[in-house]
Amino acid sequence: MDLRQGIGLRRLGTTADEFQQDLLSSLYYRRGTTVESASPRDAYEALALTVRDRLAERRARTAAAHFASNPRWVYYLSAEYLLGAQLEQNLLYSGTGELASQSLKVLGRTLEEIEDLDVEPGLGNGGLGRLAACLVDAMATRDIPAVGYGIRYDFGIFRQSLEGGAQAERPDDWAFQGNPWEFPAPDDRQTVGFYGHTEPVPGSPTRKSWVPGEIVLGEPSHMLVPGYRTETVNIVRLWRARGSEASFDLSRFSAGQYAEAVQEAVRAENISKVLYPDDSTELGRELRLKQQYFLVSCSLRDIIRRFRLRNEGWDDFAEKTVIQLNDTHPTIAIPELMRLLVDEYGLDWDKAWSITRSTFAYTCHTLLPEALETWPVPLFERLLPRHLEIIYLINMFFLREVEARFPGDSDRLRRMSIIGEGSERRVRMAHLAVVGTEAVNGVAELHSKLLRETVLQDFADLWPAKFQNVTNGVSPRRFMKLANPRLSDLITEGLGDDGWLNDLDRLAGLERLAGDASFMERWRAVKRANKVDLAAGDPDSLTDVMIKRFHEYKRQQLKLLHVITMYHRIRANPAGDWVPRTVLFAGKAAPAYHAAKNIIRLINAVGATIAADPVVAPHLRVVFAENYNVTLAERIIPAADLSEQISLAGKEASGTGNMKLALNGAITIGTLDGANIEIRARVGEENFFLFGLDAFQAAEVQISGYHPREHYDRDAELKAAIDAITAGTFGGVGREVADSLLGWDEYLTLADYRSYLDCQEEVERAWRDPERWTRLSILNTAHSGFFSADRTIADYAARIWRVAPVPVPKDI
Ligand code: 26V
Repeated sequence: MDLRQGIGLRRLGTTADEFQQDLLSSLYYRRGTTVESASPRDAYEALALTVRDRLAERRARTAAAHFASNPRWVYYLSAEYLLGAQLEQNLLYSGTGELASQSLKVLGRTLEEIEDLDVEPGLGNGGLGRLAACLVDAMATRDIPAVGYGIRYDFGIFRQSLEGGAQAERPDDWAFQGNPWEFPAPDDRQTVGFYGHTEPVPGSPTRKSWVPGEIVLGEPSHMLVPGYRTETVNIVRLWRARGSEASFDLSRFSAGQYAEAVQEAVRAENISKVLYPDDSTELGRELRLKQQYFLVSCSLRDIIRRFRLRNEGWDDFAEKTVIQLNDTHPTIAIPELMRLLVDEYGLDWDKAWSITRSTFAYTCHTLLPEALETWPVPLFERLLPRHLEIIYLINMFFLREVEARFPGDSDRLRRMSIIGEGSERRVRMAHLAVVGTEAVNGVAELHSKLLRETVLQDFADLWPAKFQNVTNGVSPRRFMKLANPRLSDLITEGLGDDGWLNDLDRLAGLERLAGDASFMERWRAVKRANKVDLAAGDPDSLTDVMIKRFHEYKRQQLKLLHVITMYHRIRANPAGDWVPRTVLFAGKAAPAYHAAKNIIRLINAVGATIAADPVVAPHLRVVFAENYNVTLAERIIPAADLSEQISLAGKEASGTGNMKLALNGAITIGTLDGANIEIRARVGEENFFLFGLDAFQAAEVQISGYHPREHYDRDAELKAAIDAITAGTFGGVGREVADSLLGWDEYLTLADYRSYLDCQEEVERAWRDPERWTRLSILNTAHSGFFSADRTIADYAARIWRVAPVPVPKDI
């Protein structure tokens, strides 16, 4: 296509009149209703479609430009996306916020009430899923040709509520009333096989044919991913499982066997029914492996289809394609691409392997051994028989390579094998991911280093150049401009323009305002107004937030011991000069993770005891905000004074909430873990509250034999805090929490307690001096520009992907 001839698309209007016309057209033609009878939902849908059209127009130009340039593509494969609410984002990215507010008057509605109807698709668990969303946002903003592939779960991450202070879970039927943001593309559906057996192909030693025992359809729909202040609009393509026509048994239905008639279709559709609330221990679930292969199989065929639009043969495939694996969840893509190339397209093994290896890259997001995925060999064999054979072959060739480099080192062979031996006959997905990719990266400096030096050390010995670091980042558009308009306006004023939203290093220009009295005053006023909006507690109190998934390694229990100690101190000295604090927790625990759920119950029990205590309540308040999600994060983060990042050093791969909070002027209290280290290095030691063991010391303590009771016996306040739990001060709740802390304390909570409490006193000294605190706050924002996802994408592009931007011309 010759782009100079344009794409034959009439431009949508940009005036208030034209926008209102289009809004009415959407209402009449696409909702099929009228102004008089339009429900709030009709108004919402009509507005969403009108805004979507503006992006779809840019999407068409993007697709034309990409087609014309036949670029190298980035395909991001992720089982999770936490995209956040779409309406506000798309108003911002299409520059139609003001038009929308004006036009809605014709329907007698306000934008605020309409925004309340916009449900966020919660298609992810936490950091990993939100990172995927921030990265696709930044890829579009940086004009990188990219598609994000994922699963369109019918039910996202469960909705959390508190019942009697305990977590209760309800299903998240997020698209129950439809989702105006997606485009179904049934013509691009794919067929996916499961189970069955393999048969030899005569005359070929490596080629096999797989005869699946079950066939499922994958139907894609896509959501638009606009870049900010650029023409580019990329997509995420999400697959939904369907039974084929043949899966409905008409004769059974006619015979009144209704359940049996649809059982095959139901079985198929269950594959994309629900997001697994991982972080739990119930691994080895067949349906989850099915989800993973379903995502991979559909996406790879779609990638090949797209490659074929402009290319022939296979010679250029790896040149035109890079597939980024977001953790090990999509790692079956490696044997799947081998299967497609060898069995279906007839390439020889070596050629197929060289293409495969140079197509994929792998991001690891954890260090926790229990979070490294493995699958039982028998399950694999039953569900994906051909893939298991391919994995055995990959492993055989790989182990030969190891043997050649380290002759006779059978221990090393056993350690590195893709298949765990002996009682543990499991496929180790992380090993497969390292062997089958060109690059492996961790998500923060420390994490990448620990990967090289511990869990993946043998692999780093073999292929040192394969290992990279790409520190995570977050979207400044969503987590500053959208979440915190007041602060964003103030920053824009301070810096003279709002170019910083696409070039976050420019925040450094705030440094010269960190001592400017009137700027400081306004900075404080913004924070206060955000706290008033949040309405979680006294806006003049220190708002101390810990918002993240509940996990013992993240140590919400350490924060709780601090809260209990404050409670004791205030009770002992009611007339003391206490810094008023609002301690805000939010986060979900995996439904099967009892230890984490016990911590939630204990937080609420402690909170209730404090609220009922007239002596303590004026100084200390504990709030648990239910159902933490992206939307709630956008409300809490702008109101935070203190950011709790207190994981045991060496356990949190990166963290990204830490970055969002720092960018919004919260000051971090944290350990030397994950990206905290890089935050501290940038904002400066004096602007970061550091405590606790480092990763090396933590490992030493664990190796030399750790006895939590020694800390308990030695520290009277710590003892009092734990004794209060066991003595029933909080209604008898939390005894299991106390038992685990005293019994083994896997994450060294007690070892870090005193250092944490001392550090909190430092925090209070700083807080008592509002000038100092405000300066700290401004400097945190000023020096956190590095944590933009735009920088993360620039790093991926340079170190791993070797891709260049493809700008989309405005005038086609
Ligand atoms: C999974 C599991 C499963 C088994 C039980 C324990 C457990 C704990 C954690 C996980 C999640 C692993 C993947 C993940 O979400 N990692 C997060 O990725 C973020 C983005 O890179 C990063 O900021 C977080 O530090 C990291 O925990």
